[in-house]
Order: sequence, then structure tokens, then C-alpha cells
Amino acid sequence: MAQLRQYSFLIYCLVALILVLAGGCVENSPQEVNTSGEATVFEGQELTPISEQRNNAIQGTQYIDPDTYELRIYGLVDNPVNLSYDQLLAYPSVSRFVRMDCVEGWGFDAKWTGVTLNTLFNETGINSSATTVVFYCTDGYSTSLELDYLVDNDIMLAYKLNDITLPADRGFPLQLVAEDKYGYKWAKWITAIEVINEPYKGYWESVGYNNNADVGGPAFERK
Ligand SMILES: Nc1nc2c(c(=O)[nH]1)N[C@H]1C(S)=C(S)[C@@H](COP(=O)(O)O)O[C@H]1N2
Ligand SMILES: [Mo]
Repeated sequence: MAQLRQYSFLIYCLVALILVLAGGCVENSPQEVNTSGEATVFEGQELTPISEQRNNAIQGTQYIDPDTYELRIYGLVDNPVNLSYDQLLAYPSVSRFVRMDCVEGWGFDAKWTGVTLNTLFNETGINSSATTVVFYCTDGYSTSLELDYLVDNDIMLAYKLNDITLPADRGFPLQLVAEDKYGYKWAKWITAIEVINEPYKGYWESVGYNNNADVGGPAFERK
């Protein structure tokens, strides 16, 4: 009888120990955010604080009302769509550590959260003749990328930066996270996405910037 009591006491101790250890594990994960709730580390990599990230815009900051905002996807698709801000947020989200490099030589490391174009293209369907995707923005800016690049790299439209809702000067509601491409492919304040079947030169590309825009590659198109 005494032996049985001893035995159950041992089990009790073991369970208590497991609970304490499990609790410790949860508490062990550090608070990797700053005072404004901004993420400072993601996947073990240090993030540039938003306050230290530069920005660039041809016409200054655009202010978009999320209540009336619509993202239109049209062109060589089976079902054109108009998506509200809330609809965009309702899709499954992805988060990634991605560095942005402007062709002028500055850049920053950030955590980006958003919806992938593949998720949206899954909804619209894509015509088999499509080759190119054009992004149009409220400031008159535009740029394009090859469909294969966007699909193969599962490129996202970000609505959060370092866990913070994308600030107005950074492209609210959406900035394209064009991984491994120069900053001028990272369209901000996107309101329309057109799928076409020929090359397209955007704002900077039409004055000579390389339409390929691979980071590390030539900044200008060869004459
Ligand atoms: N709509 C719009 N998107 C834009 C631009 C712009 O002027 N208008 N500038 C581009 C350039 S040249 C760069 S380097 C990046 C800078 O992004 P950031 O302001 O978020 O740092 O935005 C790109 N996207
Ligand atoms: Mo840029």
C-alpha cells in the first residue's frame, strides 16, 4: 500500500515537472518587438526599423481610404475581380524576410506579410497566352514583371511591414515585394493589375532603367 502511494507521488512529481518545463518553453521565446510593436527580428535575422528605412515616390505620399479601396485584376484572366481591402486580408497570408535594394544604392531588411499573387491568380485564372503582369498605382506610377517570375517565386503583395500595417508613405494598402529585383519594381499604392502578353515598360523603365531589374545586374538598358 505504501509502495503504491510512493509510486503515485512519483508520477505526480513527473507531471508537475513536465508542466513547469513546458511553461518555461513558452515564456522562453523573447519579445522580439520594439516599443511601437514593430518586429525587430524575424527567422533569426535582424530587421531594419521602419524609422530607418528610406522611401521613394515620384509624387509624394498617396492617401488611400481602405473603406472604398478596390484592387482590380483584369486583362488575360478568366474572371476579372475587384477585391476590397478586407477581402485581401481574408486570404491566407504569408510572411517573409526580404531585403529591398533601390537601384540608387540604399536598401533595408524587413519582414513582409501579405497575400501571394498565386493565391489571387488562382481566383482569376490566367490565360495561357499571358506573359507579363503590369502594376498600376494611384500616383501614375507603373511597372511590370514577367508572369513566370511572379509565379515561380510566389511573389506577394504586402500589407504589413515588420508586423505593422503598411504606412501611407510606404504604399498603403499594398506594396509588391519583388524579391531580388531593384526597388523600382516594388510598386506601392497598387490599384490595378493587368495581365498582358507583351513586354511593358513602366515609369522608370521607359526612361532607360533595365526592365529586368535583377539586383546586382545592370541598372540601365543597353542602347
Ligand atoms: N507607386 C509608386 N511605387 C513606387 C515608387 C513610386 O514612385 N511610386 N518608387 C519605387 C522605387 S524607385 C523604390 S526604390 C521603392 C521604394 O520603396 P519604399 O518607399 O517603400 O522604400 O518604391 C518603388 N515603388
Ligand atoms: Mo528606387
